[in-house]
Amino acid sequence: MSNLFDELNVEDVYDTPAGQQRINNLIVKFEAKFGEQPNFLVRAPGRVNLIGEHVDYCGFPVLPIAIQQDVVIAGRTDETDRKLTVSNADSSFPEYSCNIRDVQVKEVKWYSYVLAGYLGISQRINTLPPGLQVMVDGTVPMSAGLSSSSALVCASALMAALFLKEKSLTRECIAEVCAKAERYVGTEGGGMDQAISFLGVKGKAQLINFNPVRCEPVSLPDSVTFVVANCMVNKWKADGTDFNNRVAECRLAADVLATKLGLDWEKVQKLQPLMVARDMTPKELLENVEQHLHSGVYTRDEIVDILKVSDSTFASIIGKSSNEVFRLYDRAVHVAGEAARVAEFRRLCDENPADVQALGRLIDESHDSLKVKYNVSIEELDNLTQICKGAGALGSRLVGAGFGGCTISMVPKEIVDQFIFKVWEAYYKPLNVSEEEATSKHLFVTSPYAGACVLKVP
Ligand code: NG1
Ligand code: MG
Repeated sequence: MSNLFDELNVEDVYDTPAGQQRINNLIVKFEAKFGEQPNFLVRAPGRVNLIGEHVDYCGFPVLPIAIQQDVVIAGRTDETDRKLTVSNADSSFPEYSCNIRDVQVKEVKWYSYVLAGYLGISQRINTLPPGLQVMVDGTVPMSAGLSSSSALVCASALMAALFLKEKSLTRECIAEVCAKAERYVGTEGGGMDQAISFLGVKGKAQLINFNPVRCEPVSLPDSVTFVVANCMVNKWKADGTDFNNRVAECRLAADVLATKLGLDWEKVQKLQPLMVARDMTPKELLENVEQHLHSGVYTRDEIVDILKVSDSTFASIIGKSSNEVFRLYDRAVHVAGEAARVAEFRRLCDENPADVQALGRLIDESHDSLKVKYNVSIEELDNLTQICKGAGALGSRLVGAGFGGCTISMVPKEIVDQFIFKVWEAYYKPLNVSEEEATSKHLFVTSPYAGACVLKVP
């Protein structure tokens, strides 16, 4: 992994003429808009999570890869005007401008993620900076579960770190800053997306651990490849409460289980630290969940009674959730089971990578659990994963938060062309999406790419 602030050549990061042309186009547009060349250029990628969904905010490791699709930001200091101006190379995204001292996230708009990344860094310093003009160019499909939002936050934070001369940050440290910063925009995510955007390496998946963020590279089996397929139902989770409701249910499940096990819930608060406190494996955690939590829903009164907390403490535990009842058992069964699957997936990659059938089964089980226990799948995602299985995938599941967006399938390399054709025929063709459009936008092979970097302005 390169040092975060090393300037890399555009040709070393983008090895196709189209990739390099895109950067040139951005610079031309930047000059046309702001009258001068940018003096900073940064990139941060989106991600595909191979396994470990909805467990990062419970403190458990995840296994994502960074992808080629990314956000690039060109920026320039403006000594004459203390304004922050955020524009987009795609002019259908409205421009935003404010005094550099008044940067705030007040609403959920595309540029809010840029403001969040900027704020995450600027809150660490005490000087009054000059103005900053930036132009964003993104290739991560939006609202598709590939983390376009975090790519934007991470690129913006990296730009701000350059601009504000905060160059002592490590990749791990800036990832943590970004995870906190993205919460200004609304969702209480766990930090996976920001971590892999900074810690991605070419050719390897990363097992990301939290608190503090750290990673271990994992080699993937040579005989398979990973294919992204978008179900084409957009999800827009920042304005919804679905995501934060799941986060709240997991916190409450940890608190209730801690109490049942005689631990101080205030010291635990998440399922992973609870597991560690009791020296359990994920499988033992699952057994404890099955033994000590009941199925169906818990009411607020029931939980208040178990935890012996005031209404205001309860409100602070559930944060941004709007739930009245809480499915603690199902959520915790998913989380503990998924944590066990991540550990097993990693073990197989290290010790028995030839057993791709077993890896595929773990991916399928992950989808099933997200559907049945976590209720974050939708009919289109279920249908698409089934089509992918029928077309020869060893395993297929939804990726990211769910409620729409993409699936990821693990496919034997030698059948990948037929696989893509069959999935197009069965899923996209009936929706009147041509093969060309499908394979250029919605259905593509992906492989582990490098994380965020600073680019040399050509
Ligand atoms: P998406 O919705 O795909 O960007 C979210 C969270 C992750 C993680 C996944 C589910 C944010 C920024 N990201 O990802 O931290 O919890 O859902 O595994 O909230
Ligand atoms: Mg996101």
